[in-house]
Amino acid sequence: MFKKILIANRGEIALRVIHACRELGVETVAVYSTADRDSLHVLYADEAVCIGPPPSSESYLKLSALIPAAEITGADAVHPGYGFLAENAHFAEVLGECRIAWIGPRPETIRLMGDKAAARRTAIEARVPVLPGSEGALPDARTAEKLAAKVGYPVILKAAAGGGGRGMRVVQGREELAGQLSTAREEAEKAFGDGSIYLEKYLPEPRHIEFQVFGDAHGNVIHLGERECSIQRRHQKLLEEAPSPALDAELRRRMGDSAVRLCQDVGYQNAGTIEFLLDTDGSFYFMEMNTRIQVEHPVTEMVTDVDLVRLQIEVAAGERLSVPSALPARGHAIECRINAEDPERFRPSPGKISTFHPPGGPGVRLDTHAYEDYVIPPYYDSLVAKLIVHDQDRPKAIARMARALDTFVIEGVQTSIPLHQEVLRDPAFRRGELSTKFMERFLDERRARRAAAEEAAAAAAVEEEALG
Ligand code: MV4
Repeated sequence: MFKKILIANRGEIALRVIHACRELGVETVAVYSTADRDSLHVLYADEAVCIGPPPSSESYLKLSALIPAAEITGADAVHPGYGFLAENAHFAEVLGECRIAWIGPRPETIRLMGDKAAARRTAIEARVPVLPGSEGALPDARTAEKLAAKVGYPVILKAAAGGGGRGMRVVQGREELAGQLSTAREEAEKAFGDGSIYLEKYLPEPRHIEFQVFGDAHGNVIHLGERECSIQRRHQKLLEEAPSPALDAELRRRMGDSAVRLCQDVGYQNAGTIEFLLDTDGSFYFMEMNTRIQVEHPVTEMVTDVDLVRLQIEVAAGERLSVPSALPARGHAIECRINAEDPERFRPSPGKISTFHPPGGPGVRLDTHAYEDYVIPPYYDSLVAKLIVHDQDRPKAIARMARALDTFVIEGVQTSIPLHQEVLRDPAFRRGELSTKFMERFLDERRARRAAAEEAAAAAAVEEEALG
């Protein structure tokens, strides 16, 4: 086992990794920007190193600050968390050259899956279903038009270097294709320095279902079931659950087998996520693979009773996977991401938390770095807490989450708590009728409801005036 792990991250995930290290008896090194001096990860780690000023490009993303921090403190491994450098193959490679272990997949695997067109080709080779589309990146507009005619419109153009919804364009007909392709290329070139684009048939209303996978250094690969992540806004997940209300045992087995097969084919090591789109007719398609621990990993932990972060560290240290594959999920778990933002317009709401009363009780977990008087800096993402509940079934988990949200008090900044309360009351949500269009529809309906209520109030006021 490692002696000392440097955590190349901040916020709740840095704390989460520190907790796992404590239980393993491994020492910890926190790194922090000057904006995070008073952060809990700095306080809870055995050692802490300031790595630069607030902008992440000059601190949490800066290899020339992180690597010396690891060397000077004598860390023998680095945990990258999620975001920042978690999927940076170069960082993993340089650490390897410095004889510092990387708690994640091999750099070649990170690089392969980071190229979303290559990942798609790899899935095809592993006989994992993908949507009809291009074999790899598109050479030119003529090829794109021929392919699109074959698979049928609408189609979607995706940046090979993108992922997570960045640099995507839906094309409704032939007349738009060439124009959209060149715009997509320019944008991808500007954003990622790589203009490679691939094409797929577009599904209008799929579910986003992802499988938690794990591989060790001895060739063992398992999956730990799925998460349903269909409730998103602008490709930011808001609420995730496990298991998915859309899967039965048979579909779970087929999707899980596909996920494991793909990982075996690439010799996958450590934690990963295989993202699928699930169509309304029950067909599923590989979308992309994330080669990191994800924000929403706790819902899987709650239904499998496996500590995924501890397992990441154990597997990186060379231990064998000790967990059986396809563990049956116990009960149901839901996670609400609590962001410091206004729940109407989704604008960030940084600042000082003046009151903080966390919820508790049976089946309630709160992963957070926040506390009373903590100042949320404006430089990073707006996630302040992940509220996770676990109960015997989905209706009970929904009731437990509603109760936990009702007793969660955060004052001084605006949060997404009220938005989550509304989602939990939504009849379609309660029926488990989810898709990637859920939030758009939910927000449209909310707007319409409010406009109608305002109209009724105005009419009532006029009535009152007339009577008065
Ligand atoms: C799609 C799709 C429909 N058809 N691909 C969005 C995130 C990125 N990983 C890929 N995404 C999508 N790819 C095809 N062929 C719809 C989406 C999509 C989506 C996916 C998951 C969750 C929310 C989403 C919201 C809009 C679009």
